[in-house]
Amino acid sequence: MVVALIALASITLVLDAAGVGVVGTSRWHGSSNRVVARLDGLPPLSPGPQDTTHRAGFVSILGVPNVGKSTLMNQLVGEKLSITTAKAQTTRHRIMGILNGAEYQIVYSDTPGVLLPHYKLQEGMMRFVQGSINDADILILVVDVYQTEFPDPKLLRQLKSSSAAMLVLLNKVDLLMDGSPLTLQKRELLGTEEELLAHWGREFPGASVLPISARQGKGLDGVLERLVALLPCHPPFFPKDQLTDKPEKFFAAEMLRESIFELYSQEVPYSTEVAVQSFKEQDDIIRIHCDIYVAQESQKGIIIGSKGSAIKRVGIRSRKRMEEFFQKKVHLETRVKVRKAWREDETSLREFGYLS
Ligand SMILES: Nc1nc2c(ncn2[C@@H]2O[C@H](COP(=O)(O)OP(=O)(O)O)[C@@H](O)[C@H]2O)c(=O)[nH]1
Ligand SMILES: [Mg+2]
Repeated sequence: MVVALIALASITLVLDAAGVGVVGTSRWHGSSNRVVARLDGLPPLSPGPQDTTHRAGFVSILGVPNVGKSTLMNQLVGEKLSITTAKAQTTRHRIMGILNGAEYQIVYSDTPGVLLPHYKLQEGMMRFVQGSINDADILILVVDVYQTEFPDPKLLRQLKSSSAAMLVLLNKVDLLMDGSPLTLQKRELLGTEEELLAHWGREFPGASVLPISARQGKGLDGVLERLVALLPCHPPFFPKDQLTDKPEKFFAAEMLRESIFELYSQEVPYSTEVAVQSFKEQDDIIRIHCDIYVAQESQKGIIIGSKGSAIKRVGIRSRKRMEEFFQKKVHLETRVKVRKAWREDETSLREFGYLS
């Protein structure tokens, strides 16, 4: 398992032996490049006396775009590590979220939504999905109440033949309940919760199928209980105070991307990438410089807006997010650059971490 992790770590490996740094609190310090995961293949740090009974494993969260995978991981970990928006394909990377209990460690992987790739960026995203399937002790397939089939027959066969334990989580069941914003007619069209659970049970006979509402946090205690019961006995893979495998600057870029997904429409969010050029933490402030790349000249004007009004809104919204996340004042500077057709360009994709 650890070997596989090394392979996916195309990010700079600056290891912090102490493993300090907990995302979402003010305990972050040090270099923005520090990867807070222990990816060096060494045995886990300080095995405790309970290690013969300690459970630990890798749980990969998969599913088509927009079913609520990132919302689910954030809820399960208890921190907003993955950005979530109403638009499909928000998540482009594999993002680990680590949940530590006294007797267990669950290493979740949130993944990009499964699709048939149309351009090289999406091929890179699907490699992240494949990597998380290969590494998993437990697979969580998230489906939502709108979904009735799985789009990728090859992946479906792979999931069905995997030796990993599997949970199918039927998400967004809040939409089927009385008082949900959907019309009664639409709710009847989707089918009842029981019908949908039975459908997915027939599709994946070996799996546990559970109803949840990731947004409302409903059904998640049962999921956690099931996961802990399925985890193999193993010492922790990561230090017990560690929350993710990604460095601070990854989250800064993601928060900017989240604002762009929220504030722009059509192709613009999908054609945009964010790269953090510098991330300097001082005593009382973090200074962050980001480049926003777009794929065509015309998109640059859209991102900036009339007299810079649109980019200003993006900056304010993102800075607020970052201040909340890092629990510190943030000074954010952005520049918009054109990188023609970057989604098809291997050099750019390598630079942005989608290809190794
Ligand atoms: N009604 C409802 N919406 C949800 C639920 N979980 C997620 N969503 C929404 O579904 C959209 C996609 O969520 P996201 O987590 O980004 O999906 P992903 O693409 O699978 O990672 C967002 O607008 C979420 O707020 C849920 O349990 N109920
Ligand atoms: Mg997502």
